[in-house]
Amino acid sequence: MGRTIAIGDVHGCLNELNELLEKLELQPSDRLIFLGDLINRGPNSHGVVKRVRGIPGAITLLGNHELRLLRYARKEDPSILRSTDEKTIATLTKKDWRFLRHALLPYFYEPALNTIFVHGGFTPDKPWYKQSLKTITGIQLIDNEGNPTNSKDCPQGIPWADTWHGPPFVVYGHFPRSSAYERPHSIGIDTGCVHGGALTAYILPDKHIVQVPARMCYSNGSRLFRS
Ligand SMILES: [Mn+2]
Repeated sequence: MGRTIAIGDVHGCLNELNELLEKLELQPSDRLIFLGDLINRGPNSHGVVKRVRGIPGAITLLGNHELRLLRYARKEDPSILRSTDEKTIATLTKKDWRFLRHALLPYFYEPALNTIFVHGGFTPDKPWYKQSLKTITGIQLIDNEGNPTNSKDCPQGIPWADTWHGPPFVVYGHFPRSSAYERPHSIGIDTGCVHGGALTAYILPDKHIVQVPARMCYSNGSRLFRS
C-alpha cells in the first residue's frame, strides 16, 4: 500500500498548498485526503478548489464552511451567509460548485489503518457512524453536559479529542492550533495556515508530519490556539 496523506484546513491558501504538494513529492500510489474547509478566509478559494479538483483520486471531506455554502445553495437563503462566504461565492465557477455539491464526503474510513478522517471530530458517547453532520463538521470542544460545542460558544469546554479513546484512530482538522495536537487515539492537523500558522500534512502509515509555514497572516491571528 502507498502512503495515505491527510491535509489540514487550506482555507484558500493556494501558494502554501502548492508548496506543500511539491514538498510531498507525490507518487502515483499515494492517496490524498483533504480534511475540509478548502475555502473562505484566505486569498484564493477558487484557486484551491480548482487545484484540488484537478488531482485525480483525491478524497475531499466536507468542512463546516463548505456545508454552509451548500445549505445556502440549496435553500437560497442569504441570511445564513457570512461576509467571507460572499467573497468566496463571487469567485466560484460552475465547475467549482459541481465539485462542492458532488465530491465531498462527510468522513472517510480506512479499515486497513483502522483510521477515520473527518473535518471536526466526534463525541465519545456514541459510535462515530451515528453522529450528526453538524457534530462531525463542527465540534471542537465538549461542554460540561457532554454536548458538542466550539471555542466561541463555550471557551471553557474540553477538547473532544481529550475524551476520545478509540478505536478508530481519528485524523481531523477544524481546530486551529499552533502545532499538531497528538493524542493516543487522534491527531488534529489544522495548524491555522490562514491565521499565519502552517499548512500541515500527516502521512500514514509512517505517522510523519510535513509542514509549510504560512507566507503571512491572512485572517485574524488571535484564533490560533496554543497546543
Ligand atoms: Mn472548520
